[in-house]
Amino acid sequence: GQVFRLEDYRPSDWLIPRTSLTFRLDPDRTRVVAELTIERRAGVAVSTPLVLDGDGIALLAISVDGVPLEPGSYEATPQQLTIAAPPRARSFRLTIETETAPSANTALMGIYRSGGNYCTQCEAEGFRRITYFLDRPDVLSVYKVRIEARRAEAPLLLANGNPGPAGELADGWHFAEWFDPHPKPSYLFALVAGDLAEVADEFVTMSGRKVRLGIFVEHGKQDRAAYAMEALKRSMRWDEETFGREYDLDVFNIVAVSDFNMGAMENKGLNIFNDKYVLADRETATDADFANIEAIIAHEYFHNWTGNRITCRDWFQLCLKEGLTVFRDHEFSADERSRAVERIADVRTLRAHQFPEDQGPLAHPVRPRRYREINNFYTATVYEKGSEVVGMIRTILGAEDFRRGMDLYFERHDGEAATIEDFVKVFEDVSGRDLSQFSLWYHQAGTPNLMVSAAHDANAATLTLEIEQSVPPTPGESRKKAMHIPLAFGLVGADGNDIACSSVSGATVENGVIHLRKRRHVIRFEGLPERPAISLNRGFSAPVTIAFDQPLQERMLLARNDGDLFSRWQALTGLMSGALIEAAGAIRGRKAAKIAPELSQICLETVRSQALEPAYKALALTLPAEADIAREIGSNIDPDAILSARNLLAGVIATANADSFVSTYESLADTGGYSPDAASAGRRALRNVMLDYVTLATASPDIAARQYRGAGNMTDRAAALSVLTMRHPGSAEATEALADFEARFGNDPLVMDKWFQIQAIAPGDGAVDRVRALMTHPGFSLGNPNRVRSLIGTYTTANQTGFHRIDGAGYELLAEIALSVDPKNPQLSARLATAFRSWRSLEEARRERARATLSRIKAAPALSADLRDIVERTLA
Ligand code: HT7
Ligand code: ZN
Repeated sequence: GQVFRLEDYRPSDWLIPRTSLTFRLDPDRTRVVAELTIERRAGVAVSTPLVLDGDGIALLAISVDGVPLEPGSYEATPQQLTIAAPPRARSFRLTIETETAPSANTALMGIYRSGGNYCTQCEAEGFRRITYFLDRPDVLSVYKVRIEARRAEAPLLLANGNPGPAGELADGWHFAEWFDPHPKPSYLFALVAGDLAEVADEFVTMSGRKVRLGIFVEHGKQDRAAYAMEALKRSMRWDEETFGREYDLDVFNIVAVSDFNMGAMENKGLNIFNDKYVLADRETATDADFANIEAIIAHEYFHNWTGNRITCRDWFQLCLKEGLTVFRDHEFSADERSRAVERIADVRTLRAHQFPEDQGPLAHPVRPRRYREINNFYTATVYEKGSEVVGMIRTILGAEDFRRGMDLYFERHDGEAATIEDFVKVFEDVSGRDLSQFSLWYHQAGTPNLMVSAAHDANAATLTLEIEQSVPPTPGESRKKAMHIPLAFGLVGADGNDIACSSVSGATVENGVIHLRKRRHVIRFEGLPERPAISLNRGFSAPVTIAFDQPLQERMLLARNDGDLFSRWQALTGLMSGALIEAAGAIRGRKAAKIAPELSQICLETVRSQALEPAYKALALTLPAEADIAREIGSNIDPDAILSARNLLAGVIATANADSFVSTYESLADTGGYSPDAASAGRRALRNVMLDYVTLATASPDIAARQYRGAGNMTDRAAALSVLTMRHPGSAEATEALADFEARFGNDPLVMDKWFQIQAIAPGDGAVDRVRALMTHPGFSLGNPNRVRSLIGTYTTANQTGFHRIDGAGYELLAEIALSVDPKNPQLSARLATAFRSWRSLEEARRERARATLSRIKAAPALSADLRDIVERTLA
């Protein structure tokens, strides 16, 4: 396939200042008439041909300034429309009529059908499946849209912008027009038509303008959209208060659809959502679902300024909108909920998804320089690491200059298609700082590692820290430059309080942040007669790994006392990881594994603390996931040993603290009133962590079964079901609860996704056959991305022992599924195949089986470009 390179970027020869689209909707034969005002860019030769992008579309008619084109004067293939000698006038009107079949569109890009409704998805290159166009993000156009449809089939007709005239047509058809005054790239175009129920509300902006808000859902599901509406209004207010950003149309609509390749899409004034991220109530959604809805509603809304008003020059700049918007939604959640808890959750996500990407064959810079298939670059690196890079800019500049930089960004680039260089420049301009070395974070792939050693000299009262940075080689980048790493730190005294230290040499230290710029720094702190505990990377100020052989006593002090809650959590998690790695090694070597009793003691102190909030305690008491442990071990991974070690440690902590954990569990009992707010969710989270420990300590399913039967909300119900299937698989209690769940929710696909997910996670060799059997369940379908992700995605990413079965049966199952999904939905098959990305770190037998399966996929006939790209890069 073709390779696209950043250095090849050229502005387009032609512009399309105005676009008028008329849709006549039909499931099999939708007609699209596009009337485009085409303008030659100043300085472009008159003889320049006009080449428009297409993808699998059929041309019915074409005219220029109202005159049909002669057959030989243009060439239309499904992929391209070329007019070799366009009119010599600077500007002309090109009218194109095309036809497409929404009902045959299973790729969910362009115009397709979901639940009987018409909807569109145009990012990144879906608009070219609707009509021929300059389908690139730096071509901005003002759109007018007219939709015609059979009223009985589609009483609701929505598009971007503000509503215009609407009315009846002959033969039971009707129409509606929409006008969006804000110039936008084609990827932000959207249309929805169908029969949906509206939940309506209103928002008054900071300057007093009324905005009509609508959330459109399947009939009968209106009550489940109330939380999303509240989250939307809170997001709108937050963006005004935090960034001074006001909404800019008369209406803001959200539509929930059940067939969607990602979470949601920020189309101007008409966001389209995967219904999983809209619909929630206490009976059907967990606290995690509520939190995701809040975050994704906010994320898409925030794109209105970071993505839509200021868009990307080309797809290499994807992180310009995605990294920044993730940063904004993280900040929103931190402000609305608990900052420390959000930070820990965000870092866990980053480590679980972005670190393995950065450390494997799919590693790429936050701003990639080349791609074959852009759909494969909607990655954790672009999104999550992209957000971390924005966070580091704020750390370096301070909150005030950061806000001034954002203000300048909005002022300077509003209405433009911008680049990462434009973004970095505003922060240089407001602060007077040179961010050129810092910009390596955008350009250089790989997770930097810091090797740290510390020496204390009691006589001289000095502490010396030696820090050496290195960035591992990544595909196409063997030599790396030294990065600018802002490392927040603290020195913690024996009493648990921070020690102020004014005399530091060897690196710039500002406001508790060490600025590492060289490969090696020797940093000397003076005036420290006693050795303090060193708390490094507080708040996770930089997305790095740290190798620091810190004395156990120091780490325990930090796990008990660090004033920075992120670092306190990190210290405890680090102790747990250390114990798990040691235990996994012992288990593999058939030796007895020992666990230091202090670990259980610190867990107990954490649970009993009066000062810590329950949500934090829940995170602190959650053991590192099997995949986290595997990543820390790094090579020659045996997932079975890791699972045994994890069960061993959980059992030790559970048994040591059995009485306290039972009483904590009981003290947090559901008292009836339910609210999805963060504090209530935190109490449920802690109670459910306790449930798992208590179930281990009692070696009985009774308490979990009782919780399942008495659950008053989905969080408690799903948690109990999960504990039963994990800890007592095959027991009468687990079987009964699974059957009850199915009987209650069998008609609700989104809830059944949890049922599939919980069973997909249950570990061990039996998982392959269980997943195969579940695939034949009437509620499962390979055609729906949510179903596939809940069963297959969960199995391959969250069930280490099940997927990495030593005989390779798990790999073969994934290959089968990926190859059967691929002809219909290449984005989905490509994403499924990323589950192989860490195959080289497995022990030899599994590694060879994974290699064989990947090679088999690669050799399969007619692979999509998406799947081929992932498989070839993974094998390279
Ligand atoms: N900007 C949106 C990306 C997206 C997307 C990309 C490829 C294919 C389908 C897609 N659906 C949505 C989502 C976001 O980051 O807000
Ligand atoms: Zn986004």
